[in-house]
Amino acid sequence: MLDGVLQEIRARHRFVVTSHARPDGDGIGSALACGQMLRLMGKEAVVVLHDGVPRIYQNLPFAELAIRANEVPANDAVILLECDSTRRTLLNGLDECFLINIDHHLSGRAFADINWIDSTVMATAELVYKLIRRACVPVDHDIATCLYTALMTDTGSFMFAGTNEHTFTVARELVLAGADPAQCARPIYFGHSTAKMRLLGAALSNLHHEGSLSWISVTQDEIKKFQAREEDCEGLVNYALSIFDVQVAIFFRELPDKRFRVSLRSKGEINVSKIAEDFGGGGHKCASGCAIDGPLDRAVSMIIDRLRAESIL
Ligand SMILES: [Mn+2]
Repeated sequence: MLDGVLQEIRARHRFVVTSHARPDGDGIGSALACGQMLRLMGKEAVVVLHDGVPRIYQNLPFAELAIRANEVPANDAVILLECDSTRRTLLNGLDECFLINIDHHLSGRAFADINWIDSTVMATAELVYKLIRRACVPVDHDIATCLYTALMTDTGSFMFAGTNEHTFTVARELVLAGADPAQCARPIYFGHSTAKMRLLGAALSNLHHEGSLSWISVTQDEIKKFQAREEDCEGLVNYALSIFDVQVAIFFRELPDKRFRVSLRSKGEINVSKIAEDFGGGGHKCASGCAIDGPLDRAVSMIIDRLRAESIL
């Protein structure tokens, strides 16, 4: 499939590269590196993201070239990274485009004109890295920095289940190409906003722990009170997962429309991708998400009951 993707790229000139709404480190890093690869191949390429680049990723190379938009600009092809449908991008106008889908999610679907889905890798960045190597584009310091950041965030700093010697081989090659691990880690792990810390305090003061499950939540009132942004909610779920006997942690975030965004994380024994899919979402074995109707009590019991049915409590 790698060669099929490369063939379609070589045959075209103007590209749009995109990822899902509320992009994570893998979505951003992979998109920025892919855009630069295309430019170095002599193509026109623009990275277009519905929500733009989150604050903690704005210092990445090429981040200033990324465009925030609701519509795809004119193109010969769109490369979608980390998406299981065009809907995930929240961009309009994709239906008429030639679509190239590159993804590593278990829930990945072949919705595009050409699809490269490999759920054996830890990050889409690994696939983009393979693509860049196959295209004979040199991996310079800037591309390596984007890809390393993506790999670091999608592996939870090389701690999530599935991280293996291959992951470290890719990481090593990226460091050899100029990525600085400490410099990549700093804005992500030591770059929190005060609002995020306050939101974490509110979430943890309401921590629930039952058997091998834990869950936390934040309301729109709390988000407003601390003047937090959507991106300040990223990663809060990991604090609930850090309890010694917890296997699965869940984070419930109230949306402006009173629905709840649900983030599920697993230490590896329970496949939370399956649970998110039951509610119209998706993701990986260890990290998945979905959105369900409120109120909070109802949202919590729907998810917890589903997990109980997996008899993990
Ligand atoms: Mn990913």
